[in-house]
Amino acid sequence: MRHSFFTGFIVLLSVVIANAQPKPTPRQLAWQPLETTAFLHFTVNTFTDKEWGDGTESPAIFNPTKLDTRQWIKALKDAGFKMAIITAKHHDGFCLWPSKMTEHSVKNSPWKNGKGDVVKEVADACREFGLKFGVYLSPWDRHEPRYGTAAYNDYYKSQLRELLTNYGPVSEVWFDGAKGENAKDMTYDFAGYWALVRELQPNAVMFSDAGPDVRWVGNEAGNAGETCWSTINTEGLAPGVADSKYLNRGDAAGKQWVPAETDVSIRPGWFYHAAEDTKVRSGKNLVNLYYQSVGRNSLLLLNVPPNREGLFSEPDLASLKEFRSILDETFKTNLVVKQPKLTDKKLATFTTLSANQPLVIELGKEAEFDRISIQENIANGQRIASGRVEYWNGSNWQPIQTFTTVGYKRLLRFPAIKSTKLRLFINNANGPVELAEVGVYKASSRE
Ligand code: FUL
Repeated sequence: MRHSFFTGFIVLLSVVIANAQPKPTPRQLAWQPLETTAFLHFTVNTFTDKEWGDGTESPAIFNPTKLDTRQWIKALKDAGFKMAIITAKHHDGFCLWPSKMTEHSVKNSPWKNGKGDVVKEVADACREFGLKFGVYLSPWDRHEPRYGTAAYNDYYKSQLRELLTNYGPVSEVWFDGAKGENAKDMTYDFAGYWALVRELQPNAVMFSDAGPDVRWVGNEAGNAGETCWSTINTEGLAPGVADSKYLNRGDAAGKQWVPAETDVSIRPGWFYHAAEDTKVRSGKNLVNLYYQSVGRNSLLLLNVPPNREGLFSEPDLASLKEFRSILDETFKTNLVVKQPKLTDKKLATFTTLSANQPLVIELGKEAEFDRISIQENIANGQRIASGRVEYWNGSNWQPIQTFTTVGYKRLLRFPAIKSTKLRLFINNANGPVELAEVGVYKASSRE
């Protein structure tokens, strides 16, 4: 009697604890399954061959004679990308839209005789091809004279307002933390910027080193932590003030749900440089980035910079195509049978697992495999801290691999194995595990 009362108490306690754990908001829950998203770095730097402009560039140099945003967005769509984020304004202060707040924009460039609007052309193409649309508006501005005074916060907010009211739905707003060493002092009103985004585009997620919705992964090399929690403690963090190791791994005890976004470029630089045409990442290299980001509970934000003509270049187009073709081949056939709830591609239908309770995964017949995909129902939080997978060799169970966090998705890679069945164990979890999906695959030989 006493025992069952005690057991009941423990069950109740774990339910209470699990319910108190951070969970994604609807906007974060809609963002996470996008998996592959794109960054578009394009501005005066494209024409000066620089990575950071200093704000003295003349608008006269901006003249992408063949600019075709439909070419960019169609290539991204074909490669499976679900969102594109344009650098509406980078650190040099030049605006890709005809902002009413400054003369330093496309309106004083020769492109379309000053009548063009790159932001609009990107938003329109995204709508046409069914991609979500996002904007990057650099807080650091090396051109605007008000920068360094409180009046700059009003300037920045007015620009945000233009971007968030004139271009339809915006799904992500990217707040860069960079500020050069010799930058003027400036106290950004991030609380005010964020409030404005919530007011004007309540469904948009906001990215920065510190969230509030999506956090930086802590490097620009395309590497989410081997352990990657979607939770962190944001106290003491701010855009530009971040402990990159902490952001890379997240924090099992974190009180806020702020998943990691992995931003990385297809080329060495963020902007287009002709000299880097031979240094474009291959399709195979991009697939590796997918495993290191999406496969570690993060999102891939891949930068593809348009060139001086205003087009994606041939090497970039070829790599994007190869990237998707390899991924499609690898993940075409899930070998798992007899597990409808775990193979229906729906996170909301899950199987509850407790620690050390084996889950046997039948393949129906002997098959060769070298990849495993595991997903949690993150709508109720992230719970798996570690686990292991084993295979049946005909007479006993043999280890395949151990892993730590899972969250939205964990991808395991290992040398090919032939077997009829596997089993999965959760070693440690911070609540009852809601196992949503399991996939077993044989990778493309091009990986
Ligand atoms: C950094 C910037 O300084 C780079 O130019 C680039 O925009 C990258 C995505 O973020 O902080």
